[in-house]
Amino acid sequence: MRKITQLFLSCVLLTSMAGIAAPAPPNIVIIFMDDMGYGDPVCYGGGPYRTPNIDALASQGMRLTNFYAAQAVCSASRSALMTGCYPTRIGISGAFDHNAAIALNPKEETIAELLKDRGYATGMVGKWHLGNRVPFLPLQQGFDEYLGLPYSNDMWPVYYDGTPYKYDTANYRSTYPMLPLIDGNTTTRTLNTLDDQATLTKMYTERAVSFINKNKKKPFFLYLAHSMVHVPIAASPAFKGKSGAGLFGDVMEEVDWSVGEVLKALQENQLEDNTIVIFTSDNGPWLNYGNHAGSSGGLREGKGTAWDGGLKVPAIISWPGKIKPGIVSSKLLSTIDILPTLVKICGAKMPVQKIDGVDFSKHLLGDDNFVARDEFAYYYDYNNLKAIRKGPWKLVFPASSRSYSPPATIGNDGFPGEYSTESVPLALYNLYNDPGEDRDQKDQYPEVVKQLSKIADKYRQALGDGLTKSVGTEVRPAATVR
Ligand SMILES: [Ca+2]
Repeated sequence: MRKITQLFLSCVLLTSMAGIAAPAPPNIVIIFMDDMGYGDPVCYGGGPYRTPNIDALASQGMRLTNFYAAQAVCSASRSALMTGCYPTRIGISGAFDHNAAIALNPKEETIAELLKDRGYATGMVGKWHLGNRVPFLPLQQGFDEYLGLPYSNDMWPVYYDGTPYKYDTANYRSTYPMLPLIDGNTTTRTLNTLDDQATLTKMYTERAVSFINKNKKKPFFLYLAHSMVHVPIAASPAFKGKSGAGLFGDVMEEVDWSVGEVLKALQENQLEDNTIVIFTSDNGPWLNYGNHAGSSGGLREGKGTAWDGGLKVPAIISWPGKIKPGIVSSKLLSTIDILPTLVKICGAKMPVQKIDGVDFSKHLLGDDNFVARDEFAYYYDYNNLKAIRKGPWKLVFPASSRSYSPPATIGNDGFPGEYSTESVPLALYNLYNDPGEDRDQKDQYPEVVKQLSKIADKYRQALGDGLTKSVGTEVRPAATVR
């Protein structure tokens, strides 16, 4: 009897020790901004508006200064966040229109599916942009719940001043349907006016907070993908005209408020210390919108280009008690690295198929010498390999590129200017001392040109390259939309 009691007690002891040894995996919140430039948050040099909540997140965690979106455009960039792959590996490029023929392939394993398999509650709020037909919506890609717009907020039949278009087959923009707001798999209503756009940030925030409150007892993954600060920008009455820095400033202050509300919900539920919060953007600023676009912070060009202004984005990662506060990291990292890093930290399974991202959890948790990534492939257009990065060096390949420099024009108050097109020659830049990609050094460093060209060939072989007509041997097809 005594033996049995002892056995029972040691079982109880072991069980409770096991309980102590294995704390619940951390909650994950990813706040993904649309078209927010590297220079937009105040902690990255932005202003004269205020972003106290984003700045506080940075001062309690790690602020990254060499973090790259996978491509400088919406759908491609988002597919990379969801899968940990270069978009070209999974057959994705560009920004899907409402009638796009392709979507993110449900055969790919998304971060939501991997965390769901690990026992997470998974919720998404905001802009999806990886397929707007039901078989490709978030509920079919690993999320338990979804509220948001299935694609960009400018894909609607409304003129820049807010006037609805009359349907006219000669005017492509007039042929869009009104913007569908989807809850679960159902369109619950449409957004028809600029005033409707002004409700988005608050609506997304309220749903995000309610998801946190509802799931506070289990590990959760919340993906909050704001439609702002993508044009047409709009702020709710509580913020409109309040920043003293124009409508863009108002919108920045409202999304900053949103970050604050999410952090407050974590605090109120005592989840702060067991939650990783990631704040970043899908691509750089859409500069031809002038005062309705953000800032690249002095980088070259912006959205829709393979210059650093298109891909380098703000990125803040906070995990109180685990990530040291106030760290600024200049390590080269990318959106594609988020999936393998979270999989590692949360004890989830890696995707079965090959991915491109690398696990940087060691660096996140304090190892300053750990180098997760030393090279990066800059793809754009229809999967053109436009540049290769290794260490400080960026080798740019000859191609045609969108440009916001003259003769391009810059718009104002919601109206866009016109792009120009530049013919880009082969060039080598040292991004450590020339982050603006201003001084070509290919003639001084021919051996670096050779080394980076060799790396580029490796990517061309695996992932393809439209510029050299290379077909990638490792490319998997996107889903076909019927
Ligand atoms: Ca975008």
